Order: sequence, then C-alpha cells, then structure tokens
Amino acid sequence: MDLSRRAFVKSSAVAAAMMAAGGSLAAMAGCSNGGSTDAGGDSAATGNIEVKSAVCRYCGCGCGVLVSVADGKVIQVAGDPDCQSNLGLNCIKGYYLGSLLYGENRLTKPMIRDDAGTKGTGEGLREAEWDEVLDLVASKLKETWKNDKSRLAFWGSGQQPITEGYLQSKFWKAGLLSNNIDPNARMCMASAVVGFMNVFGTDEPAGCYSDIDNADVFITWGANMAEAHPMLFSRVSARKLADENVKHIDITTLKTRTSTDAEHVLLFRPGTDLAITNCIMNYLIKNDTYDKQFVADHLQFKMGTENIGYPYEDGYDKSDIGSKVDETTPCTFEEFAARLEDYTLEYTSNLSGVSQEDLQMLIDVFSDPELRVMSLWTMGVNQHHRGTWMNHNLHNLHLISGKYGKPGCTAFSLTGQPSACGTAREVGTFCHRLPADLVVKNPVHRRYTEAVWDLPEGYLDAIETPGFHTIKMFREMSKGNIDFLWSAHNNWAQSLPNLTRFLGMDGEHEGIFDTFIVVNEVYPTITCDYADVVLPAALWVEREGQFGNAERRTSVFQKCVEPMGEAKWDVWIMMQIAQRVLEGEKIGDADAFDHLFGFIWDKEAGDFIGDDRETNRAIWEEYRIFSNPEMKDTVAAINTENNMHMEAKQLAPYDEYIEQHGLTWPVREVDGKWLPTKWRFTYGDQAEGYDQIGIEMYGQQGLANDMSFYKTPDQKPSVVFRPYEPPAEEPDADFPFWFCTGRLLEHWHTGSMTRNVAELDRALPEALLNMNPADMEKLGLKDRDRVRVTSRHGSFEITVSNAGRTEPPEGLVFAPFFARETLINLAVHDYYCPLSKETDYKKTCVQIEKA
Ligand SMILES: Nc1nc2c(c(=O)[nH]1)N[C@H]1C(S)=C(S)[C@@H](COP(=O)(O)OP(=O)(O)OC[C@H]3O[C@@H](n4cnc5c(=O)[nH]c(N)nc54)[C@H](O)[C@@H]3O)O[C@H]1N2
Ligand SMILES: Nc1nc2c(c(=O)[nH]1)N[C@H]1C(S)=C(S)[C@@H](COP(=O)(O)OP(=O)(O)OC[C@H]3O[C@@H](n4cnc5c(=O)[nH]c(N)nc54)[C@H](O)[C@@H]3O)O[C@H]1N2
Ligand code: SF4
Ligand SMILES: [Mo]
Repeated sequence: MDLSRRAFVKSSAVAAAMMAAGGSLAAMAGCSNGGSTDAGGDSAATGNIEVKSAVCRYCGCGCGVLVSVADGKVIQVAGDPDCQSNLGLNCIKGYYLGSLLYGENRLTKPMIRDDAGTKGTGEGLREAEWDEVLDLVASKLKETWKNDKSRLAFWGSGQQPITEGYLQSKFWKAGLLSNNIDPNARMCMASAVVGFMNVFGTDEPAGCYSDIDNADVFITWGANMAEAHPMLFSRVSARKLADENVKHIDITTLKTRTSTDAEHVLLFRPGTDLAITNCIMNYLIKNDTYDKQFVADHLQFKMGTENIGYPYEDGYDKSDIGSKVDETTPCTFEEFAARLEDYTLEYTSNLSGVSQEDLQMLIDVFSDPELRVMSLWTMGVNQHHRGTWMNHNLHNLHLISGKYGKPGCTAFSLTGQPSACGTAREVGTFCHRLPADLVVKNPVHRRYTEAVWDLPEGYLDAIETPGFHTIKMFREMSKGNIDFLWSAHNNWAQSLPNLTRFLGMDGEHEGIFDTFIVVNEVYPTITCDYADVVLPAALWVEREGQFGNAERRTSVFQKCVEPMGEAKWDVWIMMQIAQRVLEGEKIGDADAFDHLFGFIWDKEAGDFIGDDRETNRAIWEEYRIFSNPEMKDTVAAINTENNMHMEAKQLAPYDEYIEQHGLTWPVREVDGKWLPTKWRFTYGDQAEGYDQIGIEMYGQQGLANDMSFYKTPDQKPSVVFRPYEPPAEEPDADFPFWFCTGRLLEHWHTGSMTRNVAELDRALPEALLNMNPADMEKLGLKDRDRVRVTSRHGSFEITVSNAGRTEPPEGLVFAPFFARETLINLAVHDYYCPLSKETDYKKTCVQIEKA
C-alpha cells in the first residue's frame, strides 16, 4: 500500500465520523469496504457469487463499486479499489446501492391515465400492457411532430448513461429534426459549461482528483462537499492528515458540515463572491504578486457586456440586452487591472461581510508562488444570478496567479450528477449542442455531424436554431404551448424552481394540464402524478451503461441482474417509440429508422440485435468517431479542411473502460496501450497522465512553460472582466430572509430513490428549515414549530429547527429539497444567469411566520 492509499484509507475514519454525525452510525456498521475483492476487470465468479464492476448511481464523484450477485439478486455492493477515482472508498449512499433496486414501491408495470382531470392528484393511473402504451405514446408524439414541431419537447438528465443520452440526442436531432431537448444539467452545470467554453474553448476541468493529493490549500467556494461529494471530501481530509500544514478555507453563505472541518470559515453575503474574487485579483496586481510570466506567455484579456439584468419573464433572450450578453471585446492587461481597482479591501469587506483580515489571507494565499491552491465549487457558484461570470472569475483568479496546471494547482469545478459531464455535456443533450462540444449554430459542426451520422449534406440545417432551454421549455408548457413532453431520469415536478408557476398553482399558468406527458421512471414521483403515461424503467445495473464523472473519467456499470417486473431499459423504450414514429419516413432513399438505428435494432424482431454489451459497444463506437475522426474518411476530411482540432483520439474502444475500471479523457493509444490523461493542457510524461495533444499540434517549441491551451485559437485562454452585480432579489422589509436550498448527505435530490432505501430514509426522515437561533427568538419560534415560508412566487409549510444539519447566519434560512411533502420549490424563483440560463436556487427572498 503506498502512502497516498494509506492516508486515504485512514481517512475512512473521518468519513465514518462524518456520516455518524449525520445520524447513520448504525447503518455504517452494516457496510463493507471490499478492499480485497478483485473483479479482474470484467467479472469473477466466486462460488455462486459473481462480482461485477460498476459505478455508483448517485453523485458526480463517480465512485467505482463492485457488485456481488447471487441467484439473480444483488447481495452486496463494495467500493472498487481498482477505480482510480475513489480507490475503494464510498459514502453511505454507495454502501446501500444494493437496496436501491429492491424498494417495495418499484414501478414494474406501464401505466396510463384515462381522465386528464385526475392529473396532479396522485390518482387516476391504471396498469396497461406495453403494446398499448407504446402505440399511444408514439401516436401522440407523431401527431404533435407532424402538426407543429415546436410544440414537442424532451427533458433529459445528467443521470442518463452516455450511450443513452447519445442515442436520445440522435433521435431528437436527426430523427425528429427538433432541438427542443434539454437536460436537467441546465439547472446544474450550465454556468460551468459556458465558463469553460468561453475561457478555454472546451468544456470540463483540466485537473483531476490527484490534485487533491498534491494541494497545500483547499478553498471551497460555496460547495458543501461533506454532504454532496463525500468521497472527495474524504480525500481532502486524507491530504490534511498526511500533512498538517495543509489548510482548508471554506467560503460560504452558511455553516455546513464542510465548514466543521475547515481551518477558516469565511461567511459572505450571497452573491458577493464576485466582488471577493475581484478584490483578490486587484491586490495581486497592485502588489505585483501575480504571475507575470504566466500572464505574458498565456493569457489574453477582455471586457464583457455589463448590467445584464434579470430574466424572469419571456422575451429576455431576444431583448436588446439579452441578445448581447455573450459579447466580449479585447482589452489590455492594464485596462483589465484598472477595472479591478474599485474592489478595495474596504469596499469588498463592507459589501461581503468578510473581514479585511480574511480577505488579506486570501490575497496572501494567491500571492505565495510556492503554495499549491485548489479551488472547488459546485452549485453555490453555478446556481447564481451571474453563474457564468462567477465561473470566469475563479478561472481568472487561478490564471493570473499562475495557480494552474501543476498538480495541486487547479480551479476545479465539481459536477453533481453521475454523468453531468459524460452525458449532458459530452454527447450534447442540450438544445444548442451536438456531440463532442459541437454546436447546432455552426454550419461546419453540422457538416461534421452529418458525416458521422451518414446524413445528406445540409440535412441538419433544419436544426440550426437552438430550441427551448429548460426554463423556456417549462414556461412555454405552463402557458399551454407544449402539446407533448417526454421526460426521463428526472423529477421535474419537484426539482424545477417556481413550481407555483410551472404546476399551474397560481391559477394563471395551467398549460401543464393540456400537455400530453410521458415519464420514464423507476419509482413513483410527483412528476408521475402529472403524467398521462408512466413507463417503468430498468434501474442502474439492471442494464449496462456508462457515466462520466467530475474528473473526466468514463466508467462502465455492467449489467448484473434482470429488470424488475416488466421494467425495460430506457433505450428499449426509445427504440420502440422511434420505430413507430419514424415508420414510413425517409432519409434520402433510405428508411429513416434503419438508417439511424439499424445498427443496433432489428425492426422485424422489435428488439436489439445484440445483448446489452454489444448494443452499448456499437453505440459507443459510433459516438467515438466524433473525437477520433480518423475512424471515418469523410469525417477526417472535414476535420482537416476546417482545422477543427478534433484529432485528439479522445476515447478508447469500449471494452478498455471495463478492463481498466474507467479512463479519464483524452485517452491515447501508445504502443498498443490506451492511456488516460490526468492533467490537460500540461505537457509531460504520458505515462504519468500528462497531456500530449498540444505538443503534437504545435511541437515542443510552440509550448510556453510546458503548457498549451490548444483548444483556443491562439492557445490563449480569455480572462474576461466580470463585475459584481447584485442578485435579482435582496432581503427587504416584506421578504427579510435569504432562502438558500440544497442537499444533505443521505438523500439524492427529490428523494425518489433514497427515500425508498430503508436505511437512508431512517437516517434522515424529514426535511427541516434550518434557522439561526437569534432569528427564531425574534419571530417567537421554538425548535420544531411549523412555519409557513412565503416568497413573491409561492409558499410552503415546513418544520423549523435551530439544530439542523446546517447553521445559517442571521437573516438566512436553509432547506433541502428531498421531501415531496415540503415542496420548497413552490417558493423558489426562476431567475437565471443570462449567459448560461441556469437558475439561481440559492437566493430567493422570503418571509416566515408561524403556521
Ligand atoms: N447527498 C447528495 N449529494 C449530492 C446530491 C444530492 O442530491 N445528495 N446531488 C449532486 C448534485 S446534482 C449536485 S449539483 C451537487 C451540489 O453540491 P453543492 O453545491 O455542494 O451543494 P448545495 O447544497 O446545492 O449548495 C450549498 C452551497 O451553496 C453555497 N452558496 C449559497 N449561495 C451562494 C453564493 O451566492 N455564492 C457561492 N459561491 N456559494 C453560495 C453555500 O455556501 C453552500 O455551501 O451535489 C451532488 N451530490
Ligand atoms: N430547491 C432546489 N432545487 C433544485 C436544486 C437545488 O439546489 N435546490 N438543484 C437542481 C439540480 S443541480 C439538479 S441536478 C436537479 C435534479 O433534479 P431531477 O433530476 O429532476 O431530480 P432527481 O431526483 O435526481 O430525479 C431523477 C429521477 O430519475 C429516476 N431514475 C433513476 N434511475 C433511472 C433510470 O435508469 N431510468 C429512468 N427513466 N429514470 C431513472 C429516479 O427515480 C428519479 O426520480 O435538481 C435541481 N433542483
Ligand atoms: S454517492 Fe457519490 S460519494 Fe457516495 S458512493 Fe456514490 S459516487 Fe461515491
Ligand atoms: Mo445538480
């Protein structure tokens, strides 16, 4: 066992303590960490027990797990020591993955609603046979499609496995020629995506989890890793145990379990993180402690559109300011520096509430050339009225201080969902995207996609205009402008903001009752209560799939057991419906369905040609052409002609991912071996995980300081000045509290899965409103009183507590969104970041009174 692994295992104790603090010690006792079980890549039979490698169903940490199967049932799940992301560690949700499959409420039969009047009541669905539901769904979809394509929509997810998302995108974009498809990742990672694309010309972080083992200072910028990324938080703890000089600074709007472990907790006023980052940069430049060499070698500077407003009603995107939000103009370093000058210690401290001493500490950290600094962020930064700007500012800060590209020095955006990177982002299930960072607006990208999909030239010009982003989609639906909505791998009727509007509970927006709604689900949800058809889906290892985690690792979860009851793989459902809808349609002279999907599906048989493995492999190999253009001549030619820089050999053949327990892209073949990349843009030994692409493209001489930002036209990331602009709502006499929402360790989002795992449900049975004791006293409230929380948008009831999992400062309250009986999103607003269109779930203003 090497040192890092030893420190890592030691940190399990920290993790266990953390979980115990969450009330789950008894549950922990029942778990096992299968350090000695080796699945040997594929699967290994041990007596009657078969062990297969998989990846956890829940968070973006992407922990590898080993699943033991006996008599067709999952009997144990343990951490996979051969997965380089987690080296065998899991959190409590991972340990109870097996129970996830067997909750007693599993949906096992298709269901149909005959009377639309029962929508939203939890009643009115009857069981049906597959043929009946498939015919019904296909006929409704086809009718809408033929009638008016703008009135149909698909809402997907960062929880869809990669091949499933890829195929969904192909069906919607090439099959139906519709861009009305968007994932829940819009509410999660969109700000990070736009940030990455603007700055680096490519999406997803350059660093990796090994940065954690090399950092001297960790800064969490409003990320509650202890609850939301527990395995990675354990790696942070392990690093701190291994070296007592290592520090963690938690910059947050409320104290969380993550703060408990930090050396410094800096509480700031919501939204003022924009000013804090600018203040640090201001003094780095004033004091001449920024990295001059890095700035000179690598960076270009820009100004962006300012005073960009707050989209709440429709029409914003087309307004004067709305259509300009993405514009930037080049400027000099001096001009950039001049704009930072407003952000003095005094101004920033007054605005943010962070003391001048603490701001100075941050300036000192970024000034010290020896310190390796790792910034980590998630929804505090992304679900932000200026989410894209805040992503820019974190990149800006790391770039001008040169804290970039050395192990331990990185600006690391954490992803929430298991495949927010892998699916939503990599294969392009957004309304404006195509697979592999390509976008619908760009004609060359459309030509390229046509070449991969064997479509006639110009075929995809029909989808050159992006469709509805998530909020637009649901605003249109609430107004009665969507006739057909299909959703899978999400629970929008609980997770969307402003449910009062979207569920028509304001009495004005009742469009939802006129929309034909189809939901693929594994457990009953509020969304099912609004559905016309519910299709029972195979859950997790009931089929084979792949997730792409926060460090760009693609991992396969193997099929371990058969789906429960009559549940079916989402891809089977999609193919059955696509076959019916595309009946009689042509692409050129060819049968449209066969042309697009004939490589995996036999129409005559109404089934897949191969088994799960063969189907996934075939889809993967097609998707792989996007970033390995040499696999297909026409694609290679377009790539070369347009200097598209997609010669990266980013993905390995499918089976490598199973053999190697996951690989981080870009993946490269060296002497017949497929090797992952850990640090992008940084040149070094490939065997140690350093990038090779820049050197291949530009040669050794073309590289400055062993770095090449090869995805930007002149190899220079853009540092764009982004000012502080206040949130859409701020507390006032009528709505005096900030309302921050989020997650807690035991539950996954809307609770539809984890509340069906008895151990997790028992560990955290109810959602509470956490409030500062001083505020409770002022309002005459006692612990566990019922209160009504009301915003300008809606209201809900909940039990208040001053002894909850988080400790908010005065003037701020927090609640998680896992409990359907306390539907907090009735009150949360749907203002979004004008660039990414990601909503701000962290800063609604509310009033609170005893219920
Ligand atoms: N147990 C569990 N883990 C999960 C999930 C889950 O449902 N359950 N979901 C996964 C998913 S999809 C996601 S997206 C992640 C989310 O992971 P996180 O973002 O870490 O968690 P949240 O609870 O959404 O956000 C709480 C944080 O928002 C910060 N915040 C509030 N306002 C601001 C602000 O103005 N600026 C900044 N910078 N920060 C602010 C607070 O300081 C607090 O730390 O968790 C993932 N992991
Ligand atoms: N108030 C508030 N609301 C938020 C947020 C917040 O911070 N605060 N965060 C937002 C963020 S970051 C996110 S990512 C979203 C998440 O929001 P959603 O994705 O809408 O919520 P989930 O509960 O994750 O829904 C996933 C559903 O997929 C089902 N499922 C599981 N496996 C399968 C499968 O194999 N096939 C199919 N068809 N279904 C399956 C599960 O049962 C579950 O109901 O919530 C957003 N909403
Ligand atoms: S929920 Fe996240 S941290 Fe926990 S085991 Fe799964 S992937 Fe790992
Ligand atoms: Mo998320």
